[in-house]
Order: sequence, then structure tokens, then C-alpha cells
Amino acid sequence: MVKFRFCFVVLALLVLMLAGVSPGWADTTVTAKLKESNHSGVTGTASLTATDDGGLRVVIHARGLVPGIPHAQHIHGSTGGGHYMCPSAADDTNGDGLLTNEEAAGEYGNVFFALTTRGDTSPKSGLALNRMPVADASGHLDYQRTFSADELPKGLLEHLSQSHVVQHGIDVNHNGRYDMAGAGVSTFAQNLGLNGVPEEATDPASCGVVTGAMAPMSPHGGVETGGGSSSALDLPVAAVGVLLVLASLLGLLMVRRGHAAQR
Ligand SMILES: [Cu+2]
Repeated sequence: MVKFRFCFVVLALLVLMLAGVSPGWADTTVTAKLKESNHSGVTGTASLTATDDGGLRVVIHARGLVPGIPHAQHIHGSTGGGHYMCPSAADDTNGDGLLTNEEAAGEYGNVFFALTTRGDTSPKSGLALNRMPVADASGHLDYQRTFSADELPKGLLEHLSQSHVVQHGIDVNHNGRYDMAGAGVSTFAQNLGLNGVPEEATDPASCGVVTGAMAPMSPHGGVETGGGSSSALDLPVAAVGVLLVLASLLGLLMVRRGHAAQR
């Protein structure tokens, strides 16, 4: 009987140690539900997973995009805090029925990380359409890329909870391509020094707020989260783990004493 209890206590101890010691933020996934902008009809999901080597894995599945052409996509937000949201029709400040990137940026912030298919990921690649994913003939876009720690801008992992996934590219005149006839020239692109980019290519098509976010390596803690927070759980779970381990140790001691007393 005593032997059985002893084994049980040791087993419980091992389980608790294994559960308690795993890194708090590695392999943590935050998700964003992509919702349409500009009546694009785009829906989808984006998941951002912090890998255990300090990188980030991004997986996006979207549908309803203009088929057969590339769609610029980015993580918008900032490392300086701030409260970002996805834009609504109310952000169409000039009332022309189209939400431009400039109008929407008041809600979702600037391009922080360009979700390209290869190479550079800085905001400079924000409109590198030759390195952006292309929607298939049905308007589906499936994207995945794992970025190493070196490829991530400082502060991205810490501020995932303040970020947004935005996809761009709409077809205002329904001719299957980005052209000036649809909505004119992109002043957003012009301001970046790129001439001749149609506004259709830069207007937002979908936006998703990151939820279930945590602050993996944040020194401040208490970062506001967009939804069910795992960071809020981490500390109590760890504390309960430590308490249980202590209780188990106490139990172990008592069992051993009982064993000794029986002799
Ligand atoms: Cu963007």
C-alpha cells in the first residue's frame, strides 16, 4: 500500500514537472478572422505561431479574392503600443464609397511586416506584388511561410496582440485585373515613390484582428489583448503547478515518515 502511494506521488511529481517546465510562449498560436473590406466578399483566417527558436510561422487561408492576381498582405500595427482596429465604412472620409489604404490606416496602422512569399519582409516590400501570393482561379489564397528570428522586426512577437492582418487588392470595375480605370492611381503607392500603381491594388480587401494574443517575451506584461488571453492564464497555471509540486513533495515526505513509523 505504502509502495503504491509512493509510486503515485512520484508519477504525479513527474507529470507536474513536465507540464510546468515547458516554455510559456513557444508554439503559441494567435489567430485572426479575416473579414471583408470594401465589400470584397473576402473571408478567411490567419494564424501566427511563435516557434520555439524565436521565429514566426504565418498561415493564411482566404477566399473571395480577385482571382489570378497577387494580393499584397501585411501585418499592420506598431511596437509602440496603441489601439488598432479594422476599418469600417465610417473611415471612408471622402465619402467616395471606397476605403483607401490611407483612410483605413487610421484604424489598422502602418505596414509593419510584409507577408511576402520570399525575400525581404520590411515595409519597403509592402507593395512588392511580384513577391506577394496570388489568388487561384477560384479566388482562394493559401499562404504559409515560416520566418526565422533574424527576419522578424524587433518587437513583432512581443506586440502580436496589437497587430492586424490585412490583405489588399480589389476589382472595382470587375475586369479581373488592377487598372487605373477602376479607381485611379494609388496615392498611397505614390507617396511611397511608386508611380503607376492602380488604387485597386492597394485598397484593403480584408482585415483581421489578432485574438487570443499573448505577450511572449514582453517585459511589461499586462499588454491589452484582443480576446481570450493565454498570457492571463500562464502565471496562475505556473503558480498552481508549483503549489502542486510542493504539495506532492510534502505528501512524499509524509508517506516516507509513515513508512518509517511502521517499522
Ligand atoms: Cu497592408
